[in-house]
Amino acid sequence: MVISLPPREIAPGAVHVPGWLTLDEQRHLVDACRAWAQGPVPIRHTVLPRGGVMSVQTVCVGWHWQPYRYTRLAHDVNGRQVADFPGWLADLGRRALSDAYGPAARAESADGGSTTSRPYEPGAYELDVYDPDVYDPDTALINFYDGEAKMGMHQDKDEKSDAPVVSLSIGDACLFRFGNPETRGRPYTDVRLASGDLFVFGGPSRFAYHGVPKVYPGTGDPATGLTSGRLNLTMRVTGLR
Ligand code: MD3
Ligand code: FE
Repeated sequence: MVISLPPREIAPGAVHVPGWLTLDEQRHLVDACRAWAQGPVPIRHTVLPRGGVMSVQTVCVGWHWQPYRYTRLAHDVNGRQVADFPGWLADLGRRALSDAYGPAARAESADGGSTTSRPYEPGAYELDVYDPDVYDPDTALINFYDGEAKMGMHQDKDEKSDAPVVSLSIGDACLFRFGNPETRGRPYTDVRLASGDLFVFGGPSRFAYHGVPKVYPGTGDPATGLTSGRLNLTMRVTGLR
């Protein structure tokens, strides 16, 4: 039996929806990520400007990210243009926003959305930022974590848009640390992210520090198609054209 937990607002605009993806959807995403990992720009350990190498492996779709900008061509890998951002993924992103912020999410929260659990406060933010129908992600970053990989606390601020980021997790669970927009340190909230979980980061949470201190090997369900490790796919609006 599948027990579905309601969406939980970790901080204003940061909503965790456990078990959002079905097993079928997870399998489909794993297949798509496997194909993107092959090319046109293969998955790689990103090299940082000061020579460090990320333990996570990353492949991009739509726009290519290299620290700290987006380009159409992957100058730091093989110079090729990354795969197009597919329409079905943008549709999934809109459904994610609608389920995390929409009326159903508010109705399901403990207080019916009447007090604190109201990320989608009409008029509270720039009009289109929370509107699922208008949300039009143009980039996905796909991160693969083996059992030892981690990601230090950072902000995502290379996008020229404050539209929300949609995050999908598949495979091994991890410890996700969600901080604040001011500092790399406390206060932060630790959340376990498991296979199928959705997390949306918008509004005041869009530029908060966050990281992945630890993956829990062996916690994933091989039925997703991923026998080991963790996949995270984030959708973004670059604001570029
Ligand atoms: C909060 N990825 O790709 S997903 C990243 O699990 C990244 O691979 C982590 O941080 C991962 O940049 C964390 C959750 C996440 C992603 C993007 C965010 C949280 C975010 C952007 C802004 C605020
Ligand atoms: Fe990030």
